Amino acid sequence: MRMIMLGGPGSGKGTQGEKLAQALGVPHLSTGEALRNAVRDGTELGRKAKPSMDAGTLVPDEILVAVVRNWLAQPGSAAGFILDGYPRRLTQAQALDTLLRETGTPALDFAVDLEVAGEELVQRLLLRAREQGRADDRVEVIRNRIRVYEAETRPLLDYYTAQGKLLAVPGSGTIDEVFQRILARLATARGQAAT
Ligand code: B4P
Repeated sequence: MRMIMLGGPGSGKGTQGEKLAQALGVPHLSTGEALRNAVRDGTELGRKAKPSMDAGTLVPDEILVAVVRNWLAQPGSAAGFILDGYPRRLTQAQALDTLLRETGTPALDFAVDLEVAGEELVQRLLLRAREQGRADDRVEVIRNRIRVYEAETRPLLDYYTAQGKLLAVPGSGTIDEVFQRILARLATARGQAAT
């Protein structure tokens, strides 16, 4: 199973991506977490990514493509994977398709889109700011991340719809309710793909 998680900032990509990876027994890459770790460790990658992350804009594509390429080169992801937070713009989606083709990896099976209204996203991230103190969970940065999502990431929904891979799932409700919805949607889609 090769899947990506789409959705606005705070829609639950990381939360649900991790649960899905456990349920399906495949590894999970959060590009946001990989970048935050690089910033924390003061690596060259982290130094390059930090200004964009602090501003709530997208980190340059070439940095992300390298992160994903290195991660996919590890043997654990051969049988399947969940990418959360990548791709985030059309050029990244095209780069991923090319990377999979070039490495002889089967194409993506599904793109899960978690649908959550903008105001709920802001409230969730402000709550996380109080609980975890993440540097990019400040109200003006959050609003910028939502604008960037609308302008750059939302067009990916058409890209994956055209490929028949998009699974749109309402992302409001408890974490477990959303998880059960994803599993049900996935079971239906896999059933349809098998017939
Ligand atoms: P990410 O780490 O992907 O940050 P995010 O969009 O906020 O999603 P996250 O996974 O953290 O939140 P989640 O929805 O699970 O990216 C951070 C930054 O890295 C980006 O702004 C960008 O600068 C850079 N970046 C990353 N990938 C990139 C790429 N491909 N290209 C360029 N730049 C890139 O959850 C959020 C909160 O909601 C949590 O506190 C969670 O507990 C809560 N929550 C989840 N589900 C809930 C529910 N059902 N109800 C209530 N709360 C819920």
